[in-house]
Amino acid sequence: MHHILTKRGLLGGALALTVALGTGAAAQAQDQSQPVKAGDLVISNAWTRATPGGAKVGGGYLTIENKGTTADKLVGGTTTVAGKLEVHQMSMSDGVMKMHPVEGGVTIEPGKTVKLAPGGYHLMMVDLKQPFKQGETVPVTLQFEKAGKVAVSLSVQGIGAAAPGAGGGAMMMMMKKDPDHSQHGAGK
Ligand SMILES: [Cu+2]
Repeated sequence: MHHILTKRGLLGGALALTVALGTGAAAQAQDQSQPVKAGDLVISNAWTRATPGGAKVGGGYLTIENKGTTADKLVGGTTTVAGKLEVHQMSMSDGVMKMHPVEGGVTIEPGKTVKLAPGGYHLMMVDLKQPFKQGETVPVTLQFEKAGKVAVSLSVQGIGAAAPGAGGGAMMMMMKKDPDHSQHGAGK
């Protein structure tokens, strides 16, 4: 059972890749989730990627608009689907892309929009309790300094969805080079 599901997930990923190349990655991830309003903040375009069976981490991406007159900060969050949720950023260090928790949170200035997207700021769900499956949603609760706790649903996109740069691209390359190994490793 599990093996069949895993293979379907990989096939779905290949399909998503085709779509992303054909129409542009950004369009792929849009209009999948309802915007969530919390005080002065509007959170939209919340999504994540399907994960292979053995994956321990998953990234989360969303757009935060601040319609108010004072800054707010995304300082962290929680989720029931993973051991913990962290706010990460990517940075280049000696030519290598690395990610690490954001010190002090991500500031959303009044009147501005901040995007958490592959290659930049993102949510990192660590110690996943089960794989994310395309078409499902992943519930997360974001913690803002002023707006407080905000519940958001991440819509699960294909395994290779929208990755300009960053992790998903590397993952797709690995899968292409050695698909049998990926499938084998993904099963349990
Ligand atoms: Cu990360």
